[in-house]
Amino acid sequence: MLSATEIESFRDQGFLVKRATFDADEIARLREGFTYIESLVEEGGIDPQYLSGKDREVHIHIQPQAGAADASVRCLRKVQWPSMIHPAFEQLRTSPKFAALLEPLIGTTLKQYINQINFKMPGGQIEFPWHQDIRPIPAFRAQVDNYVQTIIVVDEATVANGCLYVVPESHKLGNLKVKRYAERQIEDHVDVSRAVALEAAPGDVVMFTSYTVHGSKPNTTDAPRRSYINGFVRASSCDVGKWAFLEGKAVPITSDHDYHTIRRSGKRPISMPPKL
Ligand SMILES: O=C(O)CCC(=O)C(=O)O
Repeated sequence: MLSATEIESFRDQGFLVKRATFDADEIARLREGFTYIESLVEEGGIDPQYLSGKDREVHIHIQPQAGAADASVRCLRKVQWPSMIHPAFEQLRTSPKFAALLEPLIGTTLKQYINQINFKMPGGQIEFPWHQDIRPIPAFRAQVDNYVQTIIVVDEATVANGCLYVVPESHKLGNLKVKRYAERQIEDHVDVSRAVALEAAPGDVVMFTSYTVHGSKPNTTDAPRRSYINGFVRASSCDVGKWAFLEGKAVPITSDHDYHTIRRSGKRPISMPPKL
């Protein structure tokens, strides 16, 4: 799926937007998954262990709304391992399109370190200060060449709704060893005025290395901006993570935990998180 020029551009610039990778039906299916999780949170009753993420893969992050007068107003920010909650996420995570997209960059036998959905809901004031996605060392080896972060655009991403910005060629600076999301640390090393806005349409896939400096601003529109992140690594370069593809064949997600009990039909003790 990637041309020689695109591969060269990814290696040289540290990022690439692969347009129209997933079609309208696939994005509609993903939106069903988002809607399901949004309704879970809105209706409450989620077992608190999934809100803390302690000892669990699934972590539903709900945070107070920045700047809101009412401290009980909460925003859904992100969910880790949504593939364990709704099959739409699993379907796209293991899509042959991902296997084809990644093969020329990191091969056909891949693990996965990140499976996450991000929500930038209207009024949520959610932003991501400049950062790199450095993966743990020494578990990850030569990660700039062996790890690819991918973001499937679910809602059109624009400057107004807080699309991703990346700093071209910043991956060449290596691991900047600054604390993730710490304000004004990356700026000491990188000329962030060179950043480019990656406006993108639903179905596009934004790809970048774990060293590529990136960040985003709040959504200032009245519509959501949602995205689906999967981080893949060449299996031989990494000692952690879950399997994604074995010689190009999808490996279904596995866990020691049963996440069916997170669902509203589950008879779990009810602890209501504040309404959104
Ligand atoms: O999608 C975005 O706005 C940024 C996401 C990001 O950088 C992150 O989740 O660390």
